[in-house]
Amino acid sequence: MISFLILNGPNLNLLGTRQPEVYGHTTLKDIEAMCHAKAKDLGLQITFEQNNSEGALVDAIHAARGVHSGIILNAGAYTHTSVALMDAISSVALPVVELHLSNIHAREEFRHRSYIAPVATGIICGFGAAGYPLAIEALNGQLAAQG
Ligand code: CA2
Repeated sequence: MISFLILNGPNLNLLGTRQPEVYGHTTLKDIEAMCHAKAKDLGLQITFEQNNSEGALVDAIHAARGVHSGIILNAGAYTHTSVALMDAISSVALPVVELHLSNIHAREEFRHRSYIAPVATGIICGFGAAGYPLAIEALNGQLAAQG
């Protein structure tokens, strides 16, 4: 069965509690439920995780190898800083969707740079929480098309 790791980076555990004008009112628990519902619809499995530490995110990407068919990654602020995450993605040879709630290109200039983008299969940003089920659908469609 197809299985995706949905991996969330630093501070995303605070979703729905602060800065709703930027990130909305939906909590990470709500998003996890949305992802499980979409996975059930499509007949696939997901593992949903959040971690504030860069090293733990690297470990989670390594551990996905041989277990999951792809990764949906909201690396949070590490998107804009982490060569380690970029290298981890390159090393596992799994398709990765880079995901952001906000449109990072419409925000501060430091958010325009992504270390994930060059090693990502595709990018979804700016659709808020709805981006998560969209990413599941997109990655599933891509894998199905590849056979
Ligand atoms: O838009 C996104 O999904 C981001 O990955 C969110 C990151 C930000 O650093 C990226 O540039 C874009 C920040 C996540 C922090 O989430 C918070 C949630 C509630 C309150 C404070 C922060």
